[in-house]
Amino acid sequence: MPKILVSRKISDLAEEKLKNEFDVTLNLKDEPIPETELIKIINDYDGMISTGFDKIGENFFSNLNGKLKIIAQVGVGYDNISIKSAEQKKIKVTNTPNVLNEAVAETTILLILAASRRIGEAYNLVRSDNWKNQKPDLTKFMIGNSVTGKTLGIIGMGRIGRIAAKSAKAFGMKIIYYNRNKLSEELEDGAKYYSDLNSMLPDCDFVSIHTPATPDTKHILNASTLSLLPKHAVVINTSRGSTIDDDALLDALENKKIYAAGLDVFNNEPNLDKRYLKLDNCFVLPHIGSATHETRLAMSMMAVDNIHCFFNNKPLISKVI
Ligand code: 8YV
Repeated sequence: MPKILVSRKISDLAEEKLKNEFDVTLNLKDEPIPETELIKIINDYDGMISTGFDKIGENFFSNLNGKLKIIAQVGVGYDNISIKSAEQKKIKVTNTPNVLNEAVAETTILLILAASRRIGEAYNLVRSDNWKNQKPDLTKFMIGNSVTGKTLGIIGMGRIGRIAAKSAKAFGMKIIYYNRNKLSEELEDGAKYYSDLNSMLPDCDFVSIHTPATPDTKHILNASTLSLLPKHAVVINTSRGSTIDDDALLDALENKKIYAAGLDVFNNEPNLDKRYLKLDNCFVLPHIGSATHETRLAMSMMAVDNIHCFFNNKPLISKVI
């Protein structure tokens, strides 16, 4: 019976399904396995179910004894895994695309609304019981910017970007996008394409990042690109922290070079740059883009199904390599 390590707690049903077919080591306490510990234990396993929290880099792969055959990641992103090393060691890697598109799109809309309507400040005011001390000034009190009818610029019009665009249209938002390639008319669905990011940014009331973390997308929003946004612009990120240069975004927010930001992801999570916490115009979430019962179950099941397919010589459902 192949041995499978599950590095973090996944949905109960998925754990049960896995146990029916494999010799499974679960992480019931859900304590993160430190990198050195993971490297020590992984050689006992034929397969692993991983998450974005595991460091599966060159070190991990260089210590393998040949037993491990597949890593099934619970997550669409796999920037925590050295794909080059996996390829060299002929280890299959799978991820969980599509099942989280809607949940991440919901989070995108949530951030758009929260950042533009000052929800962080408003919520903190009520929770701290300070509302009663405020003057209900009709033109100043918690006044934000409308979302309806505004232009949303999407960086990376992939599966998640397109669903976020569709949801934003419910607010009458106009969609423009920057992508490596222009999409077919059907996939564009009325969105305007820009082949150059610098040309799109001045036209954005909101800009939302939906690219994977790659060397090409590292700091795609930096001092130079952020300076092209209008002063009322709002930056949204549900992809990966590495797409943003923190110093540049913090400078833009602190000095009101843009209006606000709504961020679900950060560099060096969960130890985000503390300067973000001091800003009224930055609405922050703890990387919960895909965090719904339904989505986490679907992601967990997909990882388990990939493991099942691999050990039963069936085609993988969602192969990275
Ligand atoms: C995961 C994510 O929760 O899918 C992704 O890429 O960022 C999240 O949905 C996280 O990576 C844990 O694996």
